Amino acid sequence: MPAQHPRIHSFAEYEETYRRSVDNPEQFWAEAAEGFTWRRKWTTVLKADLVGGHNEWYSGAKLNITENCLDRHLTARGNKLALIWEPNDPKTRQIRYTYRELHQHVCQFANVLLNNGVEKGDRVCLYMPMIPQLAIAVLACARIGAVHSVIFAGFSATAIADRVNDAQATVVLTSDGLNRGPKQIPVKRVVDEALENCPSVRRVIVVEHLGWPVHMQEGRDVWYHDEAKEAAKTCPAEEMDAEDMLFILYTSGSTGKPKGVVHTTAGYMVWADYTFRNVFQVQENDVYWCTADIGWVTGHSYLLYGPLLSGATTLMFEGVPTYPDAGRFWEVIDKHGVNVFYTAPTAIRSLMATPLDNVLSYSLDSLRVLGTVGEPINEEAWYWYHQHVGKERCPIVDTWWQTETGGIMISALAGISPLRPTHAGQPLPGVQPVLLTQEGQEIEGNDQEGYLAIKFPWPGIIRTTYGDHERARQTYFGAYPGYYFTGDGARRDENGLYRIIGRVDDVINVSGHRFGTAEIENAINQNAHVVESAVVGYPHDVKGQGIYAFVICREPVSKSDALHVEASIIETIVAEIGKIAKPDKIQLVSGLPKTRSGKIMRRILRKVAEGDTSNLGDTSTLLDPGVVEEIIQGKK
Ligand code: 6R9
Repeated sequence: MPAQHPRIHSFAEYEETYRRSVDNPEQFWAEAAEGFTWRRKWTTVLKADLVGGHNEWYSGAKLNITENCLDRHLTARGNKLALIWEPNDPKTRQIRYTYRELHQHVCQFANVLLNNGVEKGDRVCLYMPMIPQLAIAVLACARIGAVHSVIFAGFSATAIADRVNDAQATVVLTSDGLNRGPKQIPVKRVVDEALENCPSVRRVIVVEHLGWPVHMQEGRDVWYHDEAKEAAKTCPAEEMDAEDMLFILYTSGSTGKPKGVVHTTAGYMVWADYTFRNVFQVQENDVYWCTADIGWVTGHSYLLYGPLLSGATTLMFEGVPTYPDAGRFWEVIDKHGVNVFYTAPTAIRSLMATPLDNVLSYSLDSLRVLGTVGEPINEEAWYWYHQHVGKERCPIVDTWWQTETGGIMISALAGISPLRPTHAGQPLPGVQPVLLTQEGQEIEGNDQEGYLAIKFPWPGIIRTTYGDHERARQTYFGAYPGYYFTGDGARRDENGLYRIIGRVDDVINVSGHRFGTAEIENAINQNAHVVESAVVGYPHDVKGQGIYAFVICREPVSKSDALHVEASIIETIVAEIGKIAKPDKIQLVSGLPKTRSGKIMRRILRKVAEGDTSNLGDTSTLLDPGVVEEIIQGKK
C-alpha cells in the first residue's frame, strides 16, 4: 500500500497529535503531506494571513490531484473497487469501476475535454445528475488543470446563468435528463435556457443518460459518446502549482448573490485526505457511502476526493431516500455491504417519520460507523439513528464544517473520541477554534457560548471568492481581523466539546442547504406583484429550518386572489433559484416592522414565524408599531 500519514488510533494519540499540530503546525502539515505523489516538493509549508485572507499552503510544490486519487493506487489497488454506482431504480443496472477502470475513464474524458479545446485554468461548469460520468468529469477537469464548478442539478436556469457568467466558463457539461425518484427532469433543456444569457460558453458536452431526444445547437453542442470514440484512455496529468485553482463552488452568504468559494490544489488535497481517514476510520476493505450530491461540498470532499485519495471504495447513489419506498437507504446498505454511512440530519428526520418497519426489515449488519453533516442534529433524530440504524453499536460522527473550510473541522473520530448527542465534539488536529463575543473578545474556559471563529489557518481554508477577493476578505476575515469567522454560533460544554447552535448571520439552513435571506428576497422582489419582502427561517420538524416570507404587494390583494398571488411568487422563486428554495409559508402583509432609519426588524419577524409572540422585546423604535399586530393576526 502507498505510504501515508498514519491514522490516529486512540484518544491519547488524538490528544498528543492535536498538541503537536498546534505547537508546530508547519512540521505537522509537512509530515501529513508525505506519501503523496509530488512532482516537486514545497519550499514553504504555510504562508499565513488571517487579516488579508491570503493564505497559502505548500507553496512551490507541483502536483496533480488525480495522480494522487488514481495513478498512485494502481500498483497496490488497481483491481480494487473505486466507485460503485447505485441507480435511481433498484431494478436497473449498477455500475462498478476498479481504480484501473476509473483511471481509464477519467483519462478518456480528459482527452475529450482537451480535444474540445479546454485548457489549463479554463472554467468548466457541470450541471449533471448523480451518474458516474459526473464523478469522472470532475476528475477529468482536474486531470488537465481545468477548474471545475459543479452546479447542483436542482438549480434553475437563472441560477446556472449567474454561476456560469460569474466564472466566465467556456464549457458546460450536462446530460439529456435526470432521474429523481419517480420523476424525470430534462436537464439539457434547463441548460439551453440558461445559456441564452451566457456569451462565454462556446461548447456544451452532453452525456446520454435517459436516452431522451434533446436539442443540439449546431457548432456548440456535442454528444460525449461521439467525442469519446476517438479519445485515448491514457492522458498525462497536467502539472499544477500547489496554489493553482482546483475548483469553484458557489454558496450562499448573508448578502446578495451566491459567491464562488475557491479551493486550490495541494492544501485541499492534504486536508480532504487527512480528515477523511481520521474521522471515518475507513478500513482497507470497507464500502463507504456518502449520500450527498456532488453538487455540494460534501460530495466533493467526502464522496469523491477524500475517499479516492485514501484509496477507499466509494458508493454513489443516483436516487432519493424515499424511492421506491422509504427503506431505500437501508436496502442499499444491505445490498452493497456498506460499512461507513454518512448522511444529513434532514434525511434521518424524514425517514424517522415513516413506519419503523422500513428500517427494521433490513439487517444493517455491515454498518460500523455512522456520520451526519450539514446542519445541527436534534436529539430525537440522533437517538433514532443510533438505535435503529446503528443498533447502538456504531459511533455517530457529527461533522461540522463548511464549503469554505474544504473539509471537516470539528468532529469526533469514529470509535476514538467521546460522543455526546447533538455535539460535534472536538477540533481535528490543525483546527484552532475559539468562541468570540460579539465585540470580538475571545471567551476563555468551558461551559461557554459565543461566535465560532478559527484562529489559525488549516490546509483546506478558502483561498478567495472567485473574481472578488475583497468579498472574501470582508466576509471571512474582516469581521474579526486575525480570525476566520464562520458565521455560526456555538457552545463549548464543560468538557470542551463543541455544539453548533446555528447561523448567527442572515443565512438559513433548509434541509442542509444554505440560503441567504437576501438572496430569496431578491428573487421574490422580481415578481411583478411585489414591492418588498422579508424572509426569515423558523424551526421545521423535517427540514431543520423552513422559509417564511413576509411580502408586501403593490396593490391590496383580496382573500380570493391571495392564493393566486402566492403561487405566482413561488413560481418566481423557482425560476430565479430553483425548487429547493420554495418558501414553506408566504404571508401577504401591508407593511413590515421597520425602525425609523428604515431597517427591517427581523428579530420580530423571526418571533412571529416561530409562533412566539408573547415577548417581542423592545418595539419602541418601530416606525409603525401597529404593523406588528396586523402581522401577528395574519400569521400562517
Ligand atoms: C459541509 C456543509 C455550512 C453550514 C455551517 C453550519 C451548518 C454543517 C453542521 C452544521 C451543525 C453540523 N452545519 N455541518 N451545523 N452541525 N455537523 O454543510 O457545508 O453547505 O457550506 O454549510 O452548515 O451552519 O455554517 P455548507
